[in-house]
Amino acid sequence: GLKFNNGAWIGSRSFSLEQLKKKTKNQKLINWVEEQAKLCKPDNIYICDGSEQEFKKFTDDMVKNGTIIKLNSKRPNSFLARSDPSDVARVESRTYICAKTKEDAGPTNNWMDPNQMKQTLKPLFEGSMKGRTMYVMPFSMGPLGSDISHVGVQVTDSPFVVCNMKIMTRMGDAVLNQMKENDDFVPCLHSVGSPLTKGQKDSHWPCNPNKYIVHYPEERSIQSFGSGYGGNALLGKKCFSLRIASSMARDGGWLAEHMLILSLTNDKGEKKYIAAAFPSACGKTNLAMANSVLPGYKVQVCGDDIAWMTMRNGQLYAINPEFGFFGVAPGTSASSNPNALAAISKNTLFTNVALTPDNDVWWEGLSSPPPPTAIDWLGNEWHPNGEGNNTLAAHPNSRFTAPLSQCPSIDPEWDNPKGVPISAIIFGGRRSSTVPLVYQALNWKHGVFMGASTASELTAAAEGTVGKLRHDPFAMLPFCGYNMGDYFNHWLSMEEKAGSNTDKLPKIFYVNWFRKNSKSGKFLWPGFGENVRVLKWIFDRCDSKLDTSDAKATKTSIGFVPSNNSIDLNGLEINKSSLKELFSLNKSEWLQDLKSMRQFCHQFGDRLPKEIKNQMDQLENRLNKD
Ligand code: GTP
Ligand code: SPV
Ligand code: MN
Repeated sequence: GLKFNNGAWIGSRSFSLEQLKKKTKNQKLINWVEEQAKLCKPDNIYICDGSEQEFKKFTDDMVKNGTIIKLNSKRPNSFLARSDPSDVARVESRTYICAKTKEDAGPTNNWMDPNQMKQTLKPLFEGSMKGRTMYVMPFSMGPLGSDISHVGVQVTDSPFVVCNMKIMTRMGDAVLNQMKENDDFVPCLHSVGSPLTKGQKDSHWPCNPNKYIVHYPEERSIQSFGSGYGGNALLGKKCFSLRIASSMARDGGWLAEHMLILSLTNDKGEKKYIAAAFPSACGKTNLAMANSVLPGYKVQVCGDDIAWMTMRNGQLYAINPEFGFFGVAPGTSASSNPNALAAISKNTLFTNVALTPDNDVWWEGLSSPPPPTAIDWLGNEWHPNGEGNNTLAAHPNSRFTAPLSQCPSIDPEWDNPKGVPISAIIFGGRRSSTVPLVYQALNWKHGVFMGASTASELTAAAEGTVGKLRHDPFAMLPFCGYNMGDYFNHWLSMEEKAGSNTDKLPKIFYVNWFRKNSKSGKFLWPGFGENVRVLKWIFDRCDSKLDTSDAKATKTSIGFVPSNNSIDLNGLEINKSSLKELFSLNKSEWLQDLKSMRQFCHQFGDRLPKEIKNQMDQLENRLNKD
C-alpha cells in the first residue's frame, strides 16, 4: 500500500531503479525507464527476469484477482482470459506511422506529425499507471547472439501482457545480461490506459476506448495506449518485428516480412526451406504446421507469422524473430491441425475461447458435437442449439499463445542464430476465382510484381463487403512502416544485392487454396495437409532452370503453371472437372485484375517503381497476345 505522494512514490520508484542499475550499466535504458515512470506514475516498478517462477507468480496473482482462469490439470500451467468485448483484435484505424513527413509514411498508412502525436499522447500517458505496477521487459526478437536479431525494451502495466511476452519473445535477464553499455534498443511504451484510484476495484480486462498504436520509424520507438490485446499490446510482434523492423530493414538492406518459415523434406531426405506471405486469416499458421499426406515427405515449422531475412553471398537466410505461436483458435482441430493441438497441450494462454464445465477450453471447429454447455467468451452460459441462441461460443479472433518449442513438428534449425537458407518464397490470398492453385514467377522482377499484386477477398469477420477484393501487397498492407512504393523498390533492389549470384535468389510462387467451384461455391481444393502436394511441386521447381518449360512446368502469360500430371495427386480423390477449373486461366478475369491493380497503384504516384509499371504493361501484352 504505497500512497501516491511524491516522497513515498519517488522512494519506491528509485528503489526499483536501483534494481535495474544493478542489472545493467546501459544508461540510455536506465534514463528511458525513469522517464516513462515519471510520465505514467506507477505505484511500483518491477524488472522482469523472464523466469518460470515469475510466470507462476504472475499467473497465480491473476487467478486470485479474477483476471484469468486456471484450466484443469490435464492442460498443465494453462489459463483462459476473457477480454473486454470492445478489445478483441488489432485496430488498424487507430494505428499510425508517424514518420517525419506524410509522404514517408505513404498513402496506405495513417499519419500524424511525430511531435503533434507526442503532444496528443502525453496527457493520455500522464498518470496512466497510477495504482498499478510498471513492468520492465527487455526482450530479443530472434535468437540471442544472432547478427539478424534486435533487442527491444517494453514497459507495460499489464501482467497478462508480460506473461504473453514471455511466451512470444526471448524475454528477461538473459537479454539484459548480453546488452552492452552503449547498445541500442527499441523503446516500447505500453499502457492499458486505465489508472486506479485508491481502493478502486480493478476490471478483469482494463483498457481504454481511446486507443493509439503509434510508431516513430526514424526514431525507432513505439507508443501503445488503451488496448491489452495481441498485436496492439505485445509490441515485439507486429509493431516492432514488422512496422519498425521494415524501416530498419530498408536502411540495412534486409527484409522484415509477414511470412511463415517451413522446411520440406522429400522422400530422398533432401530438405529445402520455404517462406510464405498470406494476409491475416489466410492460412500461414496452418501451412507452417501442415501434416504431410505424401509418404516420405515431411513439413517442419520454423515460424508461422514473421520472417527476418538477410543476404549472405547472394543466399537469403531467414530467422523467425518470435519464440511462440499466437494462433487463431477457431477451426483448429485434431484433423485440420494436429500439430497445433499438441503445441497447446500445456503452458498455454488462451484468450476469448469458451470454457467447458470441466474447466477446459472449446471453440467452434474443435470437436463435433459441441459440448452440451459451456461459458462463452463473454462469460455467459452457452448452449449449442439453445433457444434463441445463435451466438458463437468463442470469438472468431480468439487466440492461443504457446511456446514454439512445444510443436511436435518444430524444425531442428528453428533457433539457429545463422537462420535457414530460403529456396522459395510464396505469396497467396483468398481468391474464389481467377488465380490458379499455383504458378511461378518468370524471374525476380516478375516475382516482386506478384508479391505487390497480392490480394485477398474480405471474409465475414472483417468490415466491408464479403467477397470484395482487398489489395494487400506482400500481405504487408497493415504492417509496412514506410511508403509502400519505396517498399516495392526495396524488394526489387535485392536482385542487385545478389550480384552475380542471382541463381541463388529464392524462386517466387503464388498459391491459392481458396478457389471455388463457380456453380456450387464449394472449395475446389481440399487444402491443409493436402497442400504438401503443391509444396512438392515448388520444391522440384527450385532445382529446374527458370527460363524454360519442361515436364514439370509450362510457360503461360501469367508465369509458369504445372504441366499436366506434374502435381502429385496420388491417393487424392478429386474429379477431372475440379482439377481443370482449379488451373483454368480466364483472360478477361486477369485483365480485370490488372485494371484493379493499376487503380490501386495510382495512389503511390512517382513513388511507384517504374519496374512495377513495366511488369503491369508486360503482363497486359502477354495476356492480349494469347
Ligand atoms: P493470422 O494469424 O491472423 O495472420 O492468420 P493465418 O494466416 O495464420 O491463418 P490461419 O492458419 O490461422 O488460418 C485462417 C483460416 O483459414 C482458418 O479458418 C483456417 O481453417 C483456414 N485455412 C487455413 N488453411 C486452409 C486451406 O488450406 N484451405 C482452406 N479451405 N482453409 C484454410
Ligand atoms: C494478425 O491480425 O495478423 C495477427 C494477430 O496475427 S495480431 O498479433 O493481433 O496482429
Ligand atoms: Mn497465424
